[in-house]
Amino acid sequence: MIPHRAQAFIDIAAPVARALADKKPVVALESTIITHGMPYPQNAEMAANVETIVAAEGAVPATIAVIDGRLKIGLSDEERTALAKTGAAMKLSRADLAFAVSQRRTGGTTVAATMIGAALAGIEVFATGGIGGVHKGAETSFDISADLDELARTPVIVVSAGAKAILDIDKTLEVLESRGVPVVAYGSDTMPAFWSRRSPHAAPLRLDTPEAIAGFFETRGALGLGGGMLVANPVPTEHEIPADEMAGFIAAAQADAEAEAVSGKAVTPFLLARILELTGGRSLATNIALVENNARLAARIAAARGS
Ligand code: PSU
Ligand code: MN
Repeated sequence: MIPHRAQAFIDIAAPVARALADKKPVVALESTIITHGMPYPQNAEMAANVETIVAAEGAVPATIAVIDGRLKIGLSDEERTALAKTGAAMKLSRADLAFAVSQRRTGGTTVAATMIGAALAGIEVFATGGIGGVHKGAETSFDISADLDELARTPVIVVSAGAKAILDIDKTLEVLESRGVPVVAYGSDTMPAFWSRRSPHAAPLRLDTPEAIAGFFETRGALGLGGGMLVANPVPTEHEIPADEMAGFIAAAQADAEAEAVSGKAVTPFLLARILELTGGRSLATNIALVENNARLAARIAAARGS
């Protein structure tokens, strides 16, 4: 399954390898959310819970990360906990994934890098929190996440709660459309906005069942269209922070980022951490709830792929 030259750098955990060989459902999970998206110990708890949720749905979880230069497809409990504790992990995307491998480094994989790992291993479904996208002010900063290009080229279904509301959602949708990436809202006519169930933006496409999403992906493949797709799954009502409440916190965090001249890879982690402080931890509880919700849907889509 794994291309011959890549094999020397990749470790597939035994339960994941077995499930792939038996054509059982597998769900990839990212690790930048562990190393850069949440503080310890909540990140460790979240990462463990999400794996439990995937397993409870009858799928095998495969958290992807680079540990001491090995591209790991599936982590042991010890590896996952150590990754959550280390403050020294890199944040890895397409540009630096192979750097970390060749230099024997450790890093969390972003949505883009996790898609690359998943595709190498033959995993088609991946759950995250929110993808990276076009940042507010991108017309001057040029800050557009590599996640968007990865969605255009790598054939993986990415289940998210939409684009993080710290982004310019309109511009993010425009880029995805230009790159030919389908954006499917799950059971909703509007795009969710990460911490909030609704944004002012209409959903480009809507589907209401895991089977329909799996069928759409199958059809794209059959027609030779290639590339991935983005599923936007609204956070459950009881955990959401309405968009009008979030707007003030987001604006304040953005102003702080500008005042401190934060740029590049540091922007997303900075904003998430600042919003956590400003909301007194409420944004973190919502973030955890939406990741869990996405893991559940991803497991059901993975199960539907096999049927
Ligand atoms: N979703 C979260 N928390 C995160 C991220 C997503 O709930 O920390 C990470 C993902 O790994 C995503 C990355 O790929 O942020 C985007 O970073 P950037 O904007 O620098 O491309
Ligand atoms: Mn960026």
